[in-house]
Amino acid sequence: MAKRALVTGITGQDGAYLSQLLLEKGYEVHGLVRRSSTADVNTVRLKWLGIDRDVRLVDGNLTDLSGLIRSIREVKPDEVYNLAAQSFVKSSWQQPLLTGSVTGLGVGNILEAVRLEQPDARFYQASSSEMYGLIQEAEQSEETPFYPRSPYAVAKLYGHWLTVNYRESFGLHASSGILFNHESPLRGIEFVTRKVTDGVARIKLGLASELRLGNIDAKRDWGHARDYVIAMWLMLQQDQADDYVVATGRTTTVRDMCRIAFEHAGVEMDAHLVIDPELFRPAEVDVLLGNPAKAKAKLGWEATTSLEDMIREMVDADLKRLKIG
Ligand code: NAP
Ligand code: F7E
Repeated sequence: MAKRALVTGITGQDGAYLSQLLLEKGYEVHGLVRRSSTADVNTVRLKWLGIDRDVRLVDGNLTDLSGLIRSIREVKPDEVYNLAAQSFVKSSWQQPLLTGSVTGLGVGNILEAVRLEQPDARFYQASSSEMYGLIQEAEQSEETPFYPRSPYAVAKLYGHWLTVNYRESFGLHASSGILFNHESPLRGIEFVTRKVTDGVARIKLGLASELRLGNIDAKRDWGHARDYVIAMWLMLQQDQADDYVVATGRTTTVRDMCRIAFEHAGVEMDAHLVIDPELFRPAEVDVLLGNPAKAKAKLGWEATTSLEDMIREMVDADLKRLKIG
């Protein structure tokens, strides 16, 4: 019989790529979708990958425990991937309590639903490198202490430790992936890589004259979402649940990432890039650099896409989108 997976956040970037991977592996894929007035557009990423008709959607919201219990009872998943979150760091200062309730307490709701209805299901929690925040070690591993720097990171830390706690308290097969930034053509437009590739494509096509950014000295360890969902799946195939850093082991400034996009489009960066102090954050995470040694040793996982190839793929996708649209 086909394995059944329940993916929360299926309409997001990672949800779409993970669903594609699970379908390729023969899973029956169910996705939790929150009700909105624009049901026709929230499956846009699944449509982009051509899998919108292959997944089954269930109504639900991470803040609604009774709905989650019903969903788990209905789907009876073998594996639950908790990807849903208010995931934009900058918005978390505008909406700290909503972020806490979805990105933090929401993890408690889904863990409770799994524990009560399907305790043998394997559980994945989408933890984040943002939890390292004000970094305590130059390279961050599973052993590095956390120091969150935004309401988002504080909420993720709650979800992370609750996952560890449910594993230790109730014996759930619950794993936490501490994923560093990962991007793709399906990345939300508000995140810096996609903002850059969309902005560069617009300038190239004469649809815009400038690109406004905040702190371009910030450094991130960027990988490709298509690679990172493989690590999520691998974690749930292990006999023992555990926590893993998933990263490339290379860090780059926003400025240099931006340069790759401008160069690929053949547009001069200095003539179009504007620094806007309004786009700086109340507290910044200056640098992140992951050490993925444990994921390599135990899962056999490695990032395979370079930052250059990924940014070029994103610029090309944005040029295509804008030409069609
Ligand atoms: P994303 O594109 O922003 O997707 C977030 C998903 O969560 C969307 O499907 C969204 O649904 C759903 N969602 C939001 N609030 C919800 C609620 N109250 N109830 C149910 N669903 C809700 O995020 P992503 O980049 O795919 O990231 C996936 C997960 O990994 C997130 O938890 C994120 O915080 C975490 N993470 C991401 C990265 C990264 O670099 N991408 C790194 C580390 C960790 P709508 O479509 O309705 O908005
Ligand atoms: O910012 C700087 C900004 O919004 C990256 C989420 O997926 O990864 C993501 O969080 C850096 C920051 O991602 C702009 O200040 C400069 O230093 O793309 P971002 P993030 O905050 O790192 C982690 C791992 C997650 O878990 C999150 O869910 O870029 N930056 N200028 C800018 N950032 C944005 N968004 N827009 C700018 O104009």
